[in-house]
Amino acid sequence: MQKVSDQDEAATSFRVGSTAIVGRPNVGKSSILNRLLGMKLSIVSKKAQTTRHRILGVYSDDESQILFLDTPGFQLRHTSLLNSAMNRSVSSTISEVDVLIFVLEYPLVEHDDLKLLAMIPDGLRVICAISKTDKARNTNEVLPFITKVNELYAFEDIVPTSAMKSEGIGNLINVVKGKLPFRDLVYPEDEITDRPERFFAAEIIREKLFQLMGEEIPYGVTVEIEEFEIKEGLRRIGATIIVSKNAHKGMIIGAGGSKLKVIGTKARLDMERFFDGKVFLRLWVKVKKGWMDDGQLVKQFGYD
Ligand SMILES: Nc1nc2c(ncn2[C@@H]2O[C@H](COP(=O)(O)OP(=O)(O)OP(=O)(O)O)[C@@H](O)[C@H]2O)c(=O)[nH]1
Ligand SMILES: [Mg+2]
Repeated sequence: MQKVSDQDEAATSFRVGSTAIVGRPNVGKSSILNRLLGMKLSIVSKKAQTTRHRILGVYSDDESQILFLDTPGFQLRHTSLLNSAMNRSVSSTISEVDVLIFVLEYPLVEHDDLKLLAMIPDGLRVICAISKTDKARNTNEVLPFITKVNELYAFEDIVPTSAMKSEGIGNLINVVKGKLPFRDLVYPEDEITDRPERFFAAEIIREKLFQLMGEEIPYGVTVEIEEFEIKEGLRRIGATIIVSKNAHKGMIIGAGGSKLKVIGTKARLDMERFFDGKVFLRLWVKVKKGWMDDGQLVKQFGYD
């Protein structure tokens, strides 16, 4: 994205710019994005590595347009080609934005947080969003943590938030807004994202797999949309769930297909809400052994 200086203020009265939401896995980045937008755009689960792509959420009001970019949790431990692709997506996003939102989960500062902070390029303006402050019994309990965070890095601002309680979200928007230059709008005001409907259909299915399957399975799962047709308001969607091990296929299907049925029903209901229309969903399960370490397949499945 082109960077423009404040000198263009005369040309337009909108503060416009981009900001990436980064942090280690599971700290609550996607939950913050969804609250910032007031809609569920990015998938959320208790398991780390839920987000695998950069997800654009466009926030527009009468004085600004902020391009919020949710990113995968940065991996410092796992080393599959899939993880490397996710990390590359975080690094390239960071290099493009005007402002960074670095998320730290209350009340933790982990070694991986510090390593990630050390990777931020010099000169980038960084806001720290403290997430999950609802875990504190009261506001006073968060104050010592803010003091500690303040000593970690030259954050321009520290904003306590709780996506769960929708607290601090308006503050975060105002703090980001104040740092953006005056520019022309990048997107029409009613546009929310840049990805097609079929991308979100696949993400919703993947979210159900992350939420409903045990610990091991989600990391080796991806979803391919085979069929996506809209006729008279009905979306016919056919998707293949790809797993990395033979044993995982049966676990996802379940006895007599019972597990797959639950996954399909929950995904369909979420899609109907997301697309605001009826959905007919068919699911298949296929094995591609160890695809997360096969460069060609990682790319083919859209992770690059
Ligand atoms: N108590 C509490 N839990 C939260 C809050 N925000 C997120 N969570 C929970 O934290 C977990 C991770 O949330 P995500 O939003 O998926 O986190 P993420 O940083 O996007 O995770 P990755 O995409 O895997 O890196 C989920 O179980 C959320 O329900 C919050 O404000 N308060
Ligand atoms: Mg996420």
